[in-house]
Amino acid sequence: MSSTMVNLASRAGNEALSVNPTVADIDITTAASDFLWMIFCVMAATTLGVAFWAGFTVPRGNRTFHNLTVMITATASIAYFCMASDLGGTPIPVEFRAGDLRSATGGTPTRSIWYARYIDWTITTPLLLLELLLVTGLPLSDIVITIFADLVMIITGLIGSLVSSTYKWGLFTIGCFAMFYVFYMLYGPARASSKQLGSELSRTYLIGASILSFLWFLYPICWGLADGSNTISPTGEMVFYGVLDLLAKPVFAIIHLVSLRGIDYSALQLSSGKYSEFAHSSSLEKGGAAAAGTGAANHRLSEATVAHHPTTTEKNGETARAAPETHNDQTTLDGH
Ligand code: RET
Repeated sequence: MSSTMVNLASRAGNEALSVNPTVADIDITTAASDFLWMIFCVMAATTLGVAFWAGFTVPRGNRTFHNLTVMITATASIAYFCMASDLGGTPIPVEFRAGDLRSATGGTPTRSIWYARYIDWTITTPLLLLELLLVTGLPLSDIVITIFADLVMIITGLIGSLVSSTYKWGLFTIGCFAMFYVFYMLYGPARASSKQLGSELSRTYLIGASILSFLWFLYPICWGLADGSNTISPTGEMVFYGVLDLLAKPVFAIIHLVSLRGIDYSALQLSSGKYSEFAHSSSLEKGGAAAAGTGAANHRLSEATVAHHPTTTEKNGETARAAPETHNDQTTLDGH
């Protein structure tokens, strides 16, 4: 890919580094900025693509997973806009390999630490976890503690990267413990819970959890080589995290959305049971009819629910007998 794209980008004149001059001794190059613009384009295109996909083909009440994806890639687009523009980073004196480079001021050389990346992850990693955990039927109490551990992981990584002494490794270690707690939740309680929802859903979940945990495991390795030990250059760091972010956000989300298409949404019990559930029933009918395929999928869903969840069926049983379409609406994703 890159040589043609990078050539095109430099011919177009990427002035990011001269307009927003670097403040650290060790910073990204214009080629890295070109690469970051390319990722920005992929993130932005995915945001628009999924927003249109949802807007035109998925009834409003079924859009939870599409909306999560839009929020994730929209956030990443902004972070990549900043980093490609050489913004969202701050100079921090390095702990290792300081001798390789004379600082402009004669002191310890500084390296750009991209705090914009951690702000992005603070927003997007909980959303990625939600995308995954909402297909497991895991209780809310377990979901919130998993998201808490995820936030501990990111924030210790952020603070650690801004610290120049050896104490940064203490924060990194806490972050790693938090990540392993997240993995425990994914493979322990969440996996057990998803098995209760039938083989199709538990298979979808397991594929998603395996992709996600494999990719997540590589992030602290990159941190150790970049923000931690200053072994790879900021340009190398951009490529390492950039490829991971492309796989963990747009690629993961699209695989997940596609594998959820034929799934029994009603088994996820995300119905709100609020006023909106009734207020939207007529608009959902229209949406369902307009969305060829999705409507059919919903129909399948409601039948499956009857089999999976006698309680839900009992609750809606009367409505279901009197007006099957209404029952169908009530078993859609989140009832909004
Ligand atoms: C840090 C350093 C501290 C220890 C650990 C880390 C893990 C970070 C991870 C980030 C995942 C980000 C994703 C972004 C894409 O949207 C913060 C690097 C364990 C797992 C998936």
